[in-house]
Amino acid sequence: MTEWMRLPALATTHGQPIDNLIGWTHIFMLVLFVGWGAFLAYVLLRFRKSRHPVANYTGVKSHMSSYVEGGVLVVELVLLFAFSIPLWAARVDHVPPETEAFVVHLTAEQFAWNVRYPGPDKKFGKTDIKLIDTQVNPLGIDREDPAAKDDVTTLNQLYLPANRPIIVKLRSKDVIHSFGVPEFRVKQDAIPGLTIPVWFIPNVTTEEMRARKGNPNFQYEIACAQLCGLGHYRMRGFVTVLPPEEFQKWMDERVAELAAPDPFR
Ligand SMILES: [Cu+2]
Repeated sequence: MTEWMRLPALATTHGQPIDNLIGWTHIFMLVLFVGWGAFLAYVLLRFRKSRHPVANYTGVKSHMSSYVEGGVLVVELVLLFAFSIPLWAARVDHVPPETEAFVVHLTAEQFAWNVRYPGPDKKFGKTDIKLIDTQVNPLGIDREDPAAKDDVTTLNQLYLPANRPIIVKLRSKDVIHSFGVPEFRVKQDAIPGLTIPVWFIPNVTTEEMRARKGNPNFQYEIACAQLCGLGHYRMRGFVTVLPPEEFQKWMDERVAELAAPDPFR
């Protein structure tokens, strides 16, 4: 379904059933559109004024139209209860355990994406609202906390290892934003006061996607999918999917940078 509908290229394992559902919904709606359109044309001709100068007060006697409507209803219920709801439940109810996944915090704000990794200790350290500094510490990380010392942060750049479950814990500092990555078939609102897990397994690295598209500049883009203020249009982030070894190398470099003494501090 992905190709003939010209959907964005697919880069996660869960995307195919979603694309199939979108495809089937479109096919069914096309059948309905043609069916109802043909019925309207037939009725316009069949009951034209020249053939029926006087209204018929009895109306239709056959039950044909009721059966057709019943059939449409049944197909719609099947689409909803047999396909859409189970597919949605599989996405939101069966989040893999955090011990088996790669967990990253993604905090939206007007108008940026703050990414935070737990570092080698795999623990997210304390944060304190009093420590928030929009220039140097936008998340208010308490670096005195041993668990927070190795927490790596980036701005608008989400690096992920390929082929393993990723849990993105979505938050917002101010208004409702939305984390949307079309190639991942993922879109979830970030709501102030809530931490919402979004999970997926990216299975095409950025390099592979560049080769596939023949575009050496291709980037997976995080588009804020909720109108969140005047700077909404520039609230862009990028996802770089790396092979696991390369991701580890990237992470080691960030951790080393963090441990090095900062001459400006
Ligand atoms: Cu936004």
